[in-house]
Amino acid sequence: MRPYNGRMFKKILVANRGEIALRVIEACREMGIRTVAVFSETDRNSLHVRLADEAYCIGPAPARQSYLNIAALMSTAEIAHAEAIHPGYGFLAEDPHFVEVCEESKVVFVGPRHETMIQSGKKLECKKAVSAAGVPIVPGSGALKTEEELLSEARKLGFPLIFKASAGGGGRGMRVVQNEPELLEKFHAVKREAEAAFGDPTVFLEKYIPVARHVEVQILADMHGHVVHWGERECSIQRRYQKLIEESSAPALTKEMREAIWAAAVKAAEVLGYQNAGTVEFLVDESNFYMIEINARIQVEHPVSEMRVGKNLIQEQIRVAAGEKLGYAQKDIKLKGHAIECRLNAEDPSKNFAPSTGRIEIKSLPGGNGVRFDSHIFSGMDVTPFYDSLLAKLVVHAEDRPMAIAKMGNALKRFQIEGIKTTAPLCYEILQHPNFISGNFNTRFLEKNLPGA
Ligand code: MV4
Repeated sequence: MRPYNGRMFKKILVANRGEIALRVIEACREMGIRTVAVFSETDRNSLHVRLADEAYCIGPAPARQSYLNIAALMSTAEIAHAEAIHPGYGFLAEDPHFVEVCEESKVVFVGPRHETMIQSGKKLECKKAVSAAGVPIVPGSGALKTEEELLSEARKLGFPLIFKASAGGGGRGMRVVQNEPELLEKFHAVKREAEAAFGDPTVFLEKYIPVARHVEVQILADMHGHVVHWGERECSIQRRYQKLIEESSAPALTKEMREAIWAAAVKAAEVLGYQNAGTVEFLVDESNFYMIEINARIQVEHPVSEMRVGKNLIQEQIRVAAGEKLGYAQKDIKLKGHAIECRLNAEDPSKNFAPSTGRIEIKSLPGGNGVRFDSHIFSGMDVTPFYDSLLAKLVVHAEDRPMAIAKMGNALKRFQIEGIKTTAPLCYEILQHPNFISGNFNTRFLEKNLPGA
């Protein structure tokens, strides 16, 4: 990244679409930074195109030819004189090659350095580095080369075990193994899959933790060695690795465990030389926590952390990418109240959550004190099958968890749209469930409590 020259960017290109593109555009506008939108042919009438200062069509609807088209993005940045690119999440947000192209073109990538991204993309390397610094990780093997090595590692660790692709992430490239007879077959299956999906056949074993919660910590680091955390998020309510509801703080953590997780996340960021915003993911069981991976991007669920901290994380990303110092210490960050986010996806629960497409007609939208609705939808908008199904993030902030749950219930009732099916009714159902209300849940919540969903 370029060193601080004492001047903020004048213009940023937003290499994304949907709610996150809007969010970045608005964050820039508040800072007096002009914005350049890019769009695919099918997104011509999108809100992000209308709200940016300039907009350029970069290709046809399929993402490969538009939002993932590095040559089109770089030439647009050049033509428009954008000094920086914000990638949002998804698309090119964690592509080390794209980051390297930006670095070489002297366009600031708003995110970590490409070396960090290479490292965070290799789980084994990450585990090794953070473990050496004292961060707890799940006991496991190194890269498995031979069948003899596989067998001796498996016997040493003890069943049940889980195979993971080092280059995998977000639930892809994993296989649980219950016993020795399954070992070889699954080893070769995961290796093949990893090679095909990620171009890297490196596979390792971990002790399988059958019942765990998914807790992650938001971190933010500047280019001058300062790292802070913005508290944790509980993200266990998910369906097939797709998160549905996230909240901060995480219920049912002791003060000691919470603080230890925060410290571990900051330590992980420090040893990796991490810059910009990132998320350190943990598995948490009854008495222990283990770091599993680090996400080198802004995440969908960042607003629940923002609401508690009272700062704009996108603006913080931009400031530190320009080389500014954080300008505050951990003790200056006060985590206030409780925040919950529901992801409102265009999916049809009666069709096994298949993407739902059609023309939206808005009947009523949520609002009011402590209610935030991050969305790119408008009446008459067509939902196409080309991109991910996220329509809106409904986020509430209240004094405590019971008040936040009540507020979210009200807000969900006011989300009334026609033309497509959404996950809003499922979110409402989850919020009413005694095991959600008690905070007594883990990543198995949906399969255990709402097996139809
Ligand atoms: C695990 C695990 C149990 N034991 N690792 C899934 C996504 C990927 N980031 C890591 N994942 C898991 N790794 C060990 N050693 C269980 C999961 C897991 C999970 C993790 C986070 C959120 C939801 C999950 C759902 C099922 C399994």
